[in-house]
Amino acid sequence: MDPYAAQKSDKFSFGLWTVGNAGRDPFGEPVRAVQEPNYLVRKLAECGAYGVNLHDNDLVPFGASRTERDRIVREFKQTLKDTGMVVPMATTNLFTHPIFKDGAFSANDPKVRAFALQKTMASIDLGVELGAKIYVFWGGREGTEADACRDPRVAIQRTRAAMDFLCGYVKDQGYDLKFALEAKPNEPRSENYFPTTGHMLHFISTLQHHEMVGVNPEVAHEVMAGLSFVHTVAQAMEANKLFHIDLNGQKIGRYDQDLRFGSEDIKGSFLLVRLLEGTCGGKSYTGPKHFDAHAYRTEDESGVWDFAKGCMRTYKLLAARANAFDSDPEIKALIAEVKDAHLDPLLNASYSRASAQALKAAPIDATAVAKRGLGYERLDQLTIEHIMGARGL
Ligand code: GCO
Ligand code: MN
Ligand code: MN
Repeated sequence: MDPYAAQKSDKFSFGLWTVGNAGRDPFGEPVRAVQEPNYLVRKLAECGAYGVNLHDNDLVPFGASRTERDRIVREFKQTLKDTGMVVPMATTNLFTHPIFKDGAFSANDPKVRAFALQKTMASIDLGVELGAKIYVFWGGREGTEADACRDPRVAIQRTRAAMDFLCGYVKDQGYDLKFALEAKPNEPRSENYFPTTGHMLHFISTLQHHEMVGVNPEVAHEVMAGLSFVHTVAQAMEANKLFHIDLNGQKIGRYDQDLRFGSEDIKGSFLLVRLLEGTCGGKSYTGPKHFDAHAYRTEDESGVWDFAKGCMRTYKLLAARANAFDSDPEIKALIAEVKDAHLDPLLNASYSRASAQALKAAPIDATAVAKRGLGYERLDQLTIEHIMGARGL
C-alpha cells in the first residue's frame, strides 16, 4: 500500500468552493463546469479526504425556499452517510451578494449589519445540522478603500458586538460549536480590518465568550503580509487558540494565489508540518487539516483531483520527513538545549529582591559567550538534506 496515500484518519478536508472552483478570475470566465456538491463529496471521499467544508450558499443557493433548502440538505446528508464523509467546519458567505459591497458586520448601514446577522444565524443552524463543530468567520469585505468612511475603531466595536451576539446565539441554542476567526490583510478590499492572526488573537481576548473563539490562520494570508506562517501558527498553538487551519501555497507580495499546499516555500511547509505534527515536541494539532486552495486555471477536471491529491500527499511526505528529521541523532545534538548549572536556577526563579540580587551578581563573560559558534549553518543544511531526501528516510 502507498504510505503517502490519504486516509480518513489523516483528517484532511476541502471546502466545496476549493475543488468546486471553476477557474474564474478577475480577467477571465470560468474554464471548468461547476460541479454539483454531492458529486464533489463522492470524489473527495475517493481521494481519501475525511471532510468537506462549506459556505451556506455553496450548498443552498441564495434565496432558496425552505422546501428547496430542506430537500438539498436531505440529499447532502445522505451523500455524507453513503461516503462516510463529515462536515467538520461551516461558514457564511458574507461577500458575494451586492448587499455586502461595504462589508457585513462592520458596514455603516444597519440594514446590512442586521442582514449579516440573520444570514449567519441561519447558516450556523445549517452547519450544526450537518454536524459542524467549528464555525469560521473570514472577514470577506470587512474593510475599506475610502478609509474616512468610518472610524476603524467603530468597525472593531461593531465586529465585537456581532461576535458577542453570535456566541450568545450558539450558547442559547445549546450548540456544540466553536468559532475560528480568519485574518487576511487585503483582497478583495484595499485594506481589511484585522489583517493578521496576531490582530485576531488580541481581539479574541476582548470578547465576552473568548473561550469559545479561536483562530483559523491561512498560509497565503500571512505570507501576503510578509509574515512567517510557522511563527503565526506557533503563537496560536501556544495560546490554545488554533481551532482550525487553512493550508495552501503562496508567493510573497502577490494577490491571494491559493496554490496547492507545499508548492511554494518547501522549507516553510516542512517546518509547519513538523510543528502541527508535534515531531519537534510539544502538543500537536489534532483538528482538521483543511486545504483552502484550488487547481490552476489551466486544468480540466482531472487536474482538479491531481491538485487535491497533491495537497494531501505533500503533507504526508513532509510529515514523514519531519519525523525522520526529529529522530536524527545529529539534529537532536544540534538543537539540544544549552544547560548551565549555575544560571538555570537563577533564570527559573520567579522575581524576588533576593533572586534579582543573585542574577545581578552572576558573573558572565560576554566576550567568551559571544565567541561560540552555534552550528546553525550545519543545522540548516541538514534540514535541506532531509527535505530533499538526501538524508533520513
Ligand atoms: C479567501 C479566504 C476564503 C475563506 C472562506 C472560509 O481568501 O477567499 O481564504 O477562502 O477561507 O471563505 O471562510
Ligand atoms: Mn484565502
Ligand atoms: Mn481561507
